[in-house]
Amino acid sequence: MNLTSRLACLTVATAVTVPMVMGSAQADEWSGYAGYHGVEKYTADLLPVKINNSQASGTATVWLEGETARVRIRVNDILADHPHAQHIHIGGQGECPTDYDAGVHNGQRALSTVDGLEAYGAVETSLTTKGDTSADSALAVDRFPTASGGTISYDRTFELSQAAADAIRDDNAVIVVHGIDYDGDGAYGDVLGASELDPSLPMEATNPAACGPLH
Ligand SMILES: [Cu+2]
Repeated sequence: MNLTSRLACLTVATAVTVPMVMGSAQADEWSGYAGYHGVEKYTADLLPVKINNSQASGTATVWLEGETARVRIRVNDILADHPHAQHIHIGGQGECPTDYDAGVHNGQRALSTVDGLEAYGAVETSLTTKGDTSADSALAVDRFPTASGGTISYDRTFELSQAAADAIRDDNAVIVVHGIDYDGDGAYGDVLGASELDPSLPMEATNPAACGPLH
């Protein structure tokens, strides 16, 4: 390595890695994992999609080195004891949708997953608890967290696609946690009709509950 690239390397490590990693006890636990450039840390404040009558909120943290990611998600006040699909969406505007993006579903104003695509983009990574993490598993309901007591605690380390890793670094990745209880009956029902993603699922099961851009 010549001096120029060595300096470039040091600059990156100093400017990016040190402030982000050193401030985090969690990253310190993961320090054995750090390579020459260290581990980059990204976070998202997950805010409730209120037009879906959701109060779910929390945080997502992604530690990234190359394409290897540790993803940790904590969400509170989400429909308890039901599975919640959760994804990294990319290729949109890198933002969460607003109320203006909401549509009318079965006569009710709500934000479906499709309504938000322009803002957050398509599913690139499925944050499953085991097995495949590609978009193929976007609705693999038996491999998503079930929010015991209304809380999701998710922590998994796996390989991201190159596209997902690039989008995170380009500020164009959004964490979306799905599954709402629009009518407050404590279950996924057909108040909003069928999901446009999978007609065998009620729309309540797939609409966004909480959303946050990764920065
Ligand atoms: Cu999603």
